[in-house]
Amino acid sequence: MKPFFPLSVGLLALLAIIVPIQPISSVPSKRVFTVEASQYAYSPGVISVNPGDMVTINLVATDVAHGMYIEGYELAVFSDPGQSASITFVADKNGHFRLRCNVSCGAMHPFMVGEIQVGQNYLLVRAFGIATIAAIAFIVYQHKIRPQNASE
Ligand SMILES: [Cu+2]
Repeated sequence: MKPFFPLSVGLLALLAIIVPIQPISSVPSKRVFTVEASQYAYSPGVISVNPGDMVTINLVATDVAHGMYIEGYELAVFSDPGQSASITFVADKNGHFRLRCNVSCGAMHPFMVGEIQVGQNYLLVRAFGIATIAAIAFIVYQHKIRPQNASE
């Protein structure tokens, strides 16, 4: 087999890793989320936004007082029992950031966490690209070697 084939497959796989991916929706928009906080979880537990979005989180404490601290953004909001409090910010940092309760709300308080995802999961997209290239390469490789093996 000529070295061209494995080389081109390797090149394609490399491209899948280094090619910059543009966000599908790059127009920043206003996003409002109502997050219920109760012992010892947020609902929803994961919030996904696009980079540049103006994000408002309405935190509603349904049982006891809860808070929310957004790591990476260094922002905090606090809600009294049965009340809601809101926080608004621009999601100008890409990545996954942990949300955690910053009010001692009970025994399991340290485990009250959530997550805000800013931007797409590009790692997953790239992994899918490489997997697709590998699958196609495998099929092409099978087609190329079969006739040779049959004649031997
Ligand atoms: Cu807490």
